[in-house]
Amino acid sequence: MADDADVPQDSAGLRESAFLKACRREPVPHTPVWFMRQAGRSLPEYLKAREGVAMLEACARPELIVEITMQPVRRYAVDAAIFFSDIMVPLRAIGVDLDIKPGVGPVIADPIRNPSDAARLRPLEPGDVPYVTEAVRGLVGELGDTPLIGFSGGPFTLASYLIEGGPSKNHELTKAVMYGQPELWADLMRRLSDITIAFLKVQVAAGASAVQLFDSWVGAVAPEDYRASVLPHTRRIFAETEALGVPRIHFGVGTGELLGLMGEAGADVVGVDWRVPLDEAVGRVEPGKALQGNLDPALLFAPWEVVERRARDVLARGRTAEGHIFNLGHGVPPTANPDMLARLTDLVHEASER
Ligand code: 1CP
Repeated sequence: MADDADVPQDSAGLRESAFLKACRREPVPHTPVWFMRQAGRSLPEYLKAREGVAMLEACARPELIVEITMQPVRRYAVDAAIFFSDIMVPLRAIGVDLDIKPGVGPVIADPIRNPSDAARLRPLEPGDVPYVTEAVRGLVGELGDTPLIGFSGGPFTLASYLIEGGPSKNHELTKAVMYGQPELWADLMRRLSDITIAFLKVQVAAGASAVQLFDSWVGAVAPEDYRASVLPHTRRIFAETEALGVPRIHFGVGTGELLGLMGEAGADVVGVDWRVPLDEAVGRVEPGKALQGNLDPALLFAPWEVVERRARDVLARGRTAEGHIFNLGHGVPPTANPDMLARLTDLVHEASER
């Protein structure tokens, strides 16, 4: 094996891509755009590729990961690819008994409720996820100058699935542990942060150009509780991934009141959902950060004139940020029309050309 198989691709074209420039808050030729959940059920070619293959099985097959990750890149002129996997994959890889049920999401066989349960979460080793390393390497070769975004779940969101046993609306059991069993909470958050750091490192070592921490459900937490019970952990995740030298994006839903604290956690880019206008978010996040977002995903079901007006508004407000990456405020809904995303991608490029 040639030694360079271990060296992440680092071509000038990739380094100078609009997406990475915007993350670094450098001038861009146009506002870069990608969509959270751009791969997946909204694409007929995805449904075909997944026929007869369970979600977790698909996430363990490198050739399928490469194919599904490439699908939206072929279809849309997006400025970045997002690695096809799931936030639960590293937990499955260290032996947590879980499944991803169609139409439901992650379901845990034995939820974590007491200290001995948390002790089951051992550290993640690169050898636990060889299919991730292989798929990232394959993708970096196929993508050329298009950056690949690796990702991991954030510690609150992972803790919520593990404690609740599945998707939750109000995260009551999770908060019961956070408020009532602070030692268990801290132990769980430390273990999940270690797994997250290791999972992000694996993806960057194999060639990912950026990473996103999806703490999707952390918006359920009040600022005071975020500061006391989550921030120490997200801060450590960003401190321990700084030396990787790639931009780190930090995203959650309903996090308007947490944007300042999420900025403090140390990411390079803060993701904003559709509830806070980007020019308002600029004032909430400390200087020195780029912003990502934030068109309401539900607008994909509106008439094109409305989509166009609102997308132009997002671009205008985004210009007040030090760097802006266009995205939806959350993932692409499974029933979205891919033609709408194609048109939106082209509009973002045309309307933002410098
Ligand atoms: O059967 C299927 O097709 C499963 C549906 C599906 C898909 C396509 C799940 C189950 N996960 C994924 C892929 C996935 N998950 C990606 C890669 C695709 C892309 O972005 O293009 C990513 C980045 C994720 C991350 C993920 N999984 C998050 C964070 C992002 C977000 O949307 O907030 C979360 C919260 C999960 C958990 C999860 N996995 C799957 C579902 C349906 C859910 C959400 C369940 C819930 O509502 O709690």
